[in-house]
Amino acid sequence: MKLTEIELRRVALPLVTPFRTSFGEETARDVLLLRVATADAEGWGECVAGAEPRYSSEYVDGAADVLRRFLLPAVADLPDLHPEAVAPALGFVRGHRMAKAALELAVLDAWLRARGVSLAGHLGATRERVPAGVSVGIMGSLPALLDAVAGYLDAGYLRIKLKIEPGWDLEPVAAVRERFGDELALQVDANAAYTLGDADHLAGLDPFGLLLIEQPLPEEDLLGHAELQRRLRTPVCLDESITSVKAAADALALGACRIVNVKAGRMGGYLEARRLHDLCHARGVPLWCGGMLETGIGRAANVALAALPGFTLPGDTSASGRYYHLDVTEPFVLRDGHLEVPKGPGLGVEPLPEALAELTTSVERVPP
Ligand code: NPQ
Ligand code: MG
Repeated sequence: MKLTEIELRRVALPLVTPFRTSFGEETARDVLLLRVATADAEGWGECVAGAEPRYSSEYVDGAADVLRRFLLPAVADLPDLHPEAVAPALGFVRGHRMAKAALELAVLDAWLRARGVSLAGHLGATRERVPAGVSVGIMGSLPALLDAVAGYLDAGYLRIKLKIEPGWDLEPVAAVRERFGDELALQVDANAAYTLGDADHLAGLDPFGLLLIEQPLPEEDLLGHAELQRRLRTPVCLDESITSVKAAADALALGACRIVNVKAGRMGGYLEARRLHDLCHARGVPLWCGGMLETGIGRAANVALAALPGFTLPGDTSASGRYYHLDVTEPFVLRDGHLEVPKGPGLGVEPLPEALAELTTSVERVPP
């Protein structure tokens, strides 16, 4: 396989409602899509980097730059392009995992479409639908939070994740438990907003029977997470820290987490994400698929991944309508609290030309 066309496309998607986390508030998503073509097929990839380097060190202009200058030329130069060859060919570039993942996904999609194989099938999916959870942003008030959670539960979401930060943690969790009861599958995500000095305070979450607390401490602090886990009954789950299978194996060996959030972008690609799945599945480590406010392109890939047998908890694989009134593809919809896994070749979804045109802010052709 050889690339005949490469296109970097930026799309801007206004959010249905502002989404606030401990690292900032988003009102729109600025997304980099990658389109490649070969003699036989077209492939799409999505880069999950945000507009600003707040969730992680990557950001969308940086991803576009490293793709244009280093990653795309390295892949275009490969004599026999194959999905498994992408990550090794990009190994000379340190970091930039989200940019690498977008490129690997576009190549995978083209390769699978040319062969009539679905991404879910290729990865080893065993389910036709995946349970959907939803991530609920930090709100100004408890009544607003309770209304939002009630709306998501009415829509059918099977698990609620509350974003937390210092000053918005015990009270919202207590209020949600009080209103919706102990049976509600409930977890929290701090996006690295705490320090080990907050351990006693965070132990105040223990009586609420949460599924997990996600990434309380900074990305690099595995030992801190291990110490914190010793002081909490609530299972610690890592997100930002899990940048590779090796990082996950180290975290598990240290006792830094008991549960793993899998995000392909954060780990450099869906193939590395599948290897993390395999490790966790073999060891019986609970696992779930995270989300980065993807368009239908990245969402389709996440849903395919989440259909593997080791995903034992509902993911942040929400319906498109949780974030967007208009998506670049046909929207993913909730049916009985689940999303259907696409069956068609590759991602099984395609951008809709009209929606794509309406949302596009720039297109750049890169010579293959
Ligand atoms: C998380 N996602 O699990 C992330 C955080 C997140 C669904 O909670 C732009 C770029 C906006 C990256 C918003 C969810 C983002 C983003 C949230 C990441 O930690
Ligand atoms: Mg997270």
